[in-house]
Parts: sequence; C-alpha cells; structure tokens
Amino acid sequence: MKVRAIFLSDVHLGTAACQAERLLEFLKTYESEFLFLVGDIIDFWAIRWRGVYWSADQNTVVQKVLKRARHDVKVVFVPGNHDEAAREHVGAVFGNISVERDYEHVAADGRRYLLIHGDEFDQVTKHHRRRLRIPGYWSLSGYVKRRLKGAMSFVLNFEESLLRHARERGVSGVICGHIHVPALRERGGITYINCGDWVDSCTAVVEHVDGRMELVRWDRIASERELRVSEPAQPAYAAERGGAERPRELVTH
Ligand SMILES: [Mn+2]
Repeated sequence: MKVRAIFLSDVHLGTAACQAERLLEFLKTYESEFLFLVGDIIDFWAIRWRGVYWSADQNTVVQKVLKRARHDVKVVFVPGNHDEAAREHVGAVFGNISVERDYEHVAADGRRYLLIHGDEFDQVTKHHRRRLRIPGYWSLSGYVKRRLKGAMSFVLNFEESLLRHARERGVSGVICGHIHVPALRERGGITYINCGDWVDSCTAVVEHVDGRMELVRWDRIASERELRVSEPAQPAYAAERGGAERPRELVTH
C-alpha cells in the first residue's frame, strides 16, 4: 500500500523483545515517500547493560531502511533516550538518513506536525531512571500492566506536556513515542499522535496521500489475518481515529 509517510518509534533493535518479524511484515505492506524514525530505534542502552541481541530479522529491518534511503525515500531519524548517542550527530547525514533533534513535517493537507521522541517530557525518566539505570520502557510497561496507582496519570501528564509544547511551537500536532502507549487524538485543536512501539503493541502511524493520519495496529491486523485465512482478502489496514485508549490493553507482556 502506498502512503505518503510512515512514522515508527521504539523499535528497540538490539534486544530480544524487539518484534522485528512483525515490523518486516508491516514494511512489506507499506511503501512511502517519507520514513520518520521517532527515537529508540536501536536500544544502545540495553546493549550496553545487558549485551546485544541481534537477529537476522533485525538485520533485515536495518537493511530495508537503508535501502529505502538509497531509493529516494526521505528518511529522517530523531533520536530518543535509548539511542541518544546519535543526538551528538544532529545535522549529520548517514547513508542518506538525516539526524535531527526534532523535526517539523508538513502533511499533504498543509498541517504541520512536530516530531519529537518525548523523553524530555517524562519527568520520571528525566530525574530518576538514568541514575537508577532502569530503562524507561520496562518499568513503564510493568507499571501500566499492573495498573499501579499513578500509571494513568503518568500517561496523561506526558500527553498534556507534549500538547502544551506543540501549542507553544504553533504546530497543528505532535508525533512522538517513548511511553509505548499508541494514540491518535485531538485535544484543544491539536493532534496528539504516539507511534507506540514494536516491543509490546506493534503499532505505527501512516500519513495517507491526502494528509490523513492513521494509527496502524499491526498486531491486531496480523492476528485477524491468521484467524481468517480461509476468507477473502482483508483490508491491509484498520482505520482507527480518536477515542480514549486504555494503556493496559496495549501492554501484552
Ligand atoms: Mn524512549
């Protein structure tokens, strides 16, 4: 399927938790003019503390991204906190991939979106996790999964901070990642979009040729396909916009 842009975050290559096989299925299905990597693509943090886990599928993900960059797809990498070493290279171009601290993308409908990983708006990561050597997503996953007091307010505070930042920057919306809670919703005239991740939720965001943004839940699509193999072809994506989402449903391990 041809879309205008693909937005991915929190792939966590280099860890056993990365669902690279699912991401490859997604990338086989979607082609785009733009590919935005919104942070925590390679998990240097986990590699440093736990050692590297690198599968053939993870290798193929990297190859596919580099190949797209070579073949006229504009690829932009906005580093996150797990690949923050790349932040030292902001402004540089590697293999046709430009590295940016944050990035403004103008959608086909003229709406401007600020792309930012989001860790600087997570007060817990900012002040505690680095010191305690706890990687953000693991503790947050467990936190949300166990429905601990404060998990929901953590998510809402994060969204609120990103929306405020978008408003200050005068953009129509923000596209981020970091907390592994996929979302696409409007609040106060500003669109909050979180790409989710490829550890728990297997989600990505795509911009259609008319500028419409869509949250693609690849896990759901893949399991529907498996259930309906004998039925006629299913749509290649599930449209879903807005609506409140309960984060605990999105954390599956
Ligand atoms: Mn992160």
